[in-house]
Amino acid sequence: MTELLNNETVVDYIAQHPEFAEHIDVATAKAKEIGDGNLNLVFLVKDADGRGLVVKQTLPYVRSDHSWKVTEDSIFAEARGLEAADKYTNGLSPKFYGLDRDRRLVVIEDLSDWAQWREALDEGSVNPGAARDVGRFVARLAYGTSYFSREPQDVQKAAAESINPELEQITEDLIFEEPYYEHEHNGWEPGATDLVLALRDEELRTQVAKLKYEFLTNGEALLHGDLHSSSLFVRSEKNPLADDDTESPRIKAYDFEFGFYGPVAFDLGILWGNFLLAQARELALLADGPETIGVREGKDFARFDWLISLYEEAWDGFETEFRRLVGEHKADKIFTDAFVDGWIARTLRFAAGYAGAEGIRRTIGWAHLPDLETLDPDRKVWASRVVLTASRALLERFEEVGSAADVRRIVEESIPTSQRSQA
Ligand code: SR1
Ligand code: MG
Repeated sequence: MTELLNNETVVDYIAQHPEFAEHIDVATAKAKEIGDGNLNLVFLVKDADGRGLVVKQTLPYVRSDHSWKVTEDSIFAEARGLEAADKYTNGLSPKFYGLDRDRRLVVIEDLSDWAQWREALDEGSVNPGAARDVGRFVARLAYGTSYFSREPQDVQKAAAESINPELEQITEDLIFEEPYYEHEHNGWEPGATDLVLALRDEELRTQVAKLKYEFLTNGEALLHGDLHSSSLFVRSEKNPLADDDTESPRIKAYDFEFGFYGPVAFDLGILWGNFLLAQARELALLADGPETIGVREGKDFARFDWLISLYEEAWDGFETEFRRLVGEHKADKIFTDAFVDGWIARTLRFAAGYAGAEGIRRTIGWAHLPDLETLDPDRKVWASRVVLTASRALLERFEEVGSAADVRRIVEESIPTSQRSQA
């Protein structure tokens, strides 16, 4: 087992590594462990002038359950993801300063003046344009690492080097299995038990099986692998991808340790599933009781209307950017326009399914999130019911989805009132 760093030893470690020490003044540097994820220690190291860097070291166990042992090799997936994102996504990830294979750590740019998107959303932020950039991020990573831009042997070699079976297994279990069976990891609000038990149904399990099989077998591009809103930073700044000079929210994707060659739809679907959590939280906060979920009279639904528009914004960012890249260059001339159209349509359908799977596992599985957990007990039940109802509908209907507007419609139709979004 690799020796774990602490707030004191991490500064000594940096001092002994000139390639990292060049980014800060180690003589005045102080470190703080700021990790809130399950699988890593994250140290923010800052000097007296405010210059900083981040050291991320893999834990050999799950932070909240030390009896759950996890491979320390996920740091290699982290490094691969950071390198690929740096190469292909045009500044939509932190700068990567290096990997120490023996100490199982990476050193990256300090982004402490950015906000974690989930924290910002849970505090009520509105960030128009951020979802579009996440869609662009997915498009660029997908294009840059796949057969659409690279030679087959090149892709196959990269895919072989990117296997990440232990972390894939966590996703297989937590997303595609445990929520649909009795399992000690599961937990939910008693007020949602009827919806949870109804998920243990052979037809619904068959829908989940289709998504899991795609996840297991379709190694088409390097994925982020865990693209939820806690894996994204957001800040307002000039966007080098935009046509004009105005400032707009920008994103940076981080936490690449779940990366592997898989279906591009998975990254988009995880993102969408987390939009659903933010929407359910907002609905619960706006309501006075379960019967007024979604009732607009006397309430300001402007922020909800923005949140519900994010499926389309993210998809538009993805599709527009992907079509632009493929339009500039395709590695294989037999990838006709009609083939590209079909690939995009298929990606959309599976993304809708993955959104449902993510919504369900975040509500009743092992890895709950602050979006619902920080609500008062009543509102947590209302929000859980919204997420479970909408997620179930997405699982049942993902194969009929033909546009991101369909995803939005399926979610809106699941809100238990006739008073829905008018955006
Ligand atoms: C044991 S890891 C649990 C969850 O946290 C990560 O962020 C992934 O979403 C994973 O499923
Ligand atoms: Mg993470």
